[in-house]
Order: sequence, then structure tokens, then C-alpha cells
Amino acid sequence: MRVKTFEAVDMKQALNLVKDEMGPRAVIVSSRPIKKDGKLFGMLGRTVLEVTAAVEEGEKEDPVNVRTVRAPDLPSGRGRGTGAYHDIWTIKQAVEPVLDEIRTLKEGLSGHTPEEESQQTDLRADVAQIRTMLASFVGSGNIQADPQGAAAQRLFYFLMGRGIDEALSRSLVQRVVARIDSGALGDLERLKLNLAAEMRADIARAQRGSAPSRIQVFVGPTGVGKTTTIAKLAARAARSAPDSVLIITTDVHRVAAVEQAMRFGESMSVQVKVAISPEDLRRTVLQAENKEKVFIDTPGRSHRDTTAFRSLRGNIDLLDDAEVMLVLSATSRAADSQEILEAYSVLPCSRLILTKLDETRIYGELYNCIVRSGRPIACVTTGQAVPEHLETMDIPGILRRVLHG
Ligand SMILES: Nc1nc2c(ncn2[C@@H]2O[C@H](COP(=O)(O)OP(=O)(O)OP(=O)(O)O)[C@@H](O)[C@H]2O)c(=O)[nH]1
Ligand SMILES: [Mg+2]
Repeated sequence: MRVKTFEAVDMKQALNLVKDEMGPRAVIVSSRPIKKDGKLFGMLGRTVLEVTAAVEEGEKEDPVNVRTVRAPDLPSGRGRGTGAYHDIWTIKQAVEPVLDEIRTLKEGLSGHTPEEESQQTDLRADVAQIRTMLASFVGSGNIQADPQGAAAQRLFYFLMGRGIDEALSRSLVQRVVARIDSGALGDLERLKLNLAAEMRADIARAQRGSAPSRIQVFVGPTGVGKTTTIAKLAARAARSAPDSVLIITTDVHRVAAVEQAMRFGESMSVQVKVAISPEDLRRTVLQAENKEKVFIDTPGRSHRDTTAFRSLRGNIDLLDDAEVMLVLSATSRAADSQEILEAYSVLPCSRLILTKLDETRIYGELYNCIVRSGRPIACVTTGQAVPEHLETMDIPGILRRVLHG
């Protein structure tokens, strides 16, 4: 028997090669896709089909000879060599390598890149969120069971549409419905007025009027805009007296982070110092007692990185009179920001800053974060420009954004 392996771009080409070289009696005994470097479906290189064929010696020119691979006998001995059985078996022999190839291709396709995996995880999370929302819309929750449920339900949809998280939306609707006479429950406008009053009270409980401390430490997840926000605040504080402001960066792990802080400092003539350890930070802060404002930048920390929280805590604990500002992005999903708030609750954060309001049209996160954390919003940012894209917001301003966009 002669056995030979071929490489081809697809099965069609492989069959032609086998037929040309080994004759029509040749039988394909295996096929598999391979990388040119020999690895199965690696990420790099070109994939070809490797096909192994066999033919009985001397059969190439003699198509009437018996096939190299015979159909096995049926258990009963019936049908051996008979037309139908033999034909089916022959077809099966030809099709099986192709099926194998398809199976291997499918396996190859299910191995995604980490990026694709992460996109799929995001998609799955989104779908789960939509499912939860739909379930709550059509489910048998308290809202639907209410006799005047239609208006209350519309209110609930409205809140969800504004980005208020589900539990807070339910609580608001229940409180509003409980306060209104049953005869007026169908009046959506009246419900909305009462809703605004409830939300205003919730925000007011957290939103205090006192000015932030002289020394402020900025913490928060990676890339939310801590350094840029510090630059905006420092630029404003330094308008009349640049010497009265100091920026200290403790983000020494990334060279680019120090450079970024230095660049911002230079552009507004504000001094920037680097602190490489908690003691160094404490010393630098003590030396800055003549400064009116000291802004301390920290490296972004994933809320799942508990070790990083210990080191942040170490820095903060050594500072007297420092106020911790938690910087969050308004573009976070409600479920994520709840997790972030819980993780950061191990730090003594006293105010929130919401960034990237320009990147969304749904501002429910303002309300969600204030109510969940019980902390006021010190300011919000609305773009990348330093120092322009920074706003402070009063309670009506927050409410307006949340309810009307
Ligand atoms: N659209 C928009 N982008 C912003 C805003 N604030 C900051 N950015 C951008 O967000 C990106 C990250 O900003 P940084 O200030 O470096 O964020 P960070 O939190 O200090 O990042 P790490 O130190 O790496 O954790 C930059 O491209 C900023 O220009 C904002 O309000 N709106
Ligand atoms: Mg930074």
C-alpha cells in the first residue's frame, strides 16, 4: 500500500491532488487543518489542510481492481458488496474526513482571543441586564399588583430609562405611590412631581454645602479621569496665585503618569512633587503647610484589587486632615458602580466626583451614586479640556440632569 500526505487550501484541491497523483482508487484516510508551522489553529501563520491518502500499489492505472478499503461485512453477512450498502459505505468513507474537518474548524472557531472573550462577557452581562429589566417589567412585582399599577409602572419605566438602578427605582415608585391619594394615582404628571420631591430629599440628605478640605486625595478606578480632574481643580485654584497650589503624585508605577502630572503642572505653573512612599508623602504634605490647596493623585485601582486598597489605605492613614475624593465615571453601568462603591467603602471617601458626563446622555448614575454612598458630589467633569470642562452642581442642577438630561 502506498500512503502519501498532501497539503491543500481546501478539500476540493486536496481531492484533485490525490486523484491526479494516486488515481481514482485512492482513499482518504485522514484530514486535518494545520498551521504551516505545524501547530493546530494557533493565532499566527497560514492554515492549510493536510490530507493523507492511501492506495494499493499498482492500482493507479487499474480502476477495476478491488478498492483498497473494503466495506466491512454486515453482522448478519447480508448485503456484502451489494449496491445500496456498498454505495452508502463508500459515501460515508468520503464524507467522514470532511466532517472531521468541519468539527476541527468549529473547535478552532470557539477558541476566541482574550479581547473577543471580554466582548462576549460584556455582551452576556448586557443581555442579563436586559433580561432582568424585562423580567421586572412583565413580572409579578409589587408595582404591577398595585390597583393603579399602570401609572406607577410608567413611572418605573421612566426611572429605569433615566439610568436609575432597579432597586432604587422600585423604592422611589413605592414611596411616591404610598404618598398619593388613590384617586390621583393615574395622574402621571402628579406622580412625577412627587417623584422629583422624593429624589430631591434623597439627594439633599447627602449633598452638604461645606467646602472641601485643604488637602484632598483623589482615588478611583483606572482611567476615570483622576489626574485630569486634579489638573482642572488645580488650574482653577491657582488662577490668582499659582504658588498657593501643590499637586503631589503618588502614581510612580507608571512613568507616563508622573510625566502627565508634570505636564499639567507646567502648563498652569503649579508645582508638582512626586512622593514615592507613604512616609515621603506625609513629609511632602507637612512641608506644604503654606499651600492653600494640596491635591494628591493616586494610581488607578481596580476595585477587585484588594492588595492595592491596602497600600492606598496606608497612604491615607498617615495624612491628618486629608479629605478623600472618590472619582467615578458617569458612563459606568449601575451594577458596576455599585460594586465599585462597595469596594471603595473600605476607604474614608467623603465626596464623589463624577467624570465624563459628556460621554453619556443618561445621568441616573448621579442619583445612584449619591444615594448609595450617602456622599455628596463635589463636582462633575464634562470633557477633556483643562480647566474648562469642570462644573459644580447644586441640588436642582443634579435633579434636572437626572430627570431631563
Ligand atoms: N470625555 C471625557 N474624557 C475625560 C474626562 N476626564 C478625563 N477624561 C479623559 O480620560 C482619560 C483618562 O484620564 P486620566 O486623568 O489620565 O485618568 P486617571 O483616572 O488619572 O487614570 P489612571 O491614573 O491611569 O487611573 C484621558 O484621556 C482624559 O482626557 C471627561 O470629563 N470627559
Ligand atoms: Mg492618573
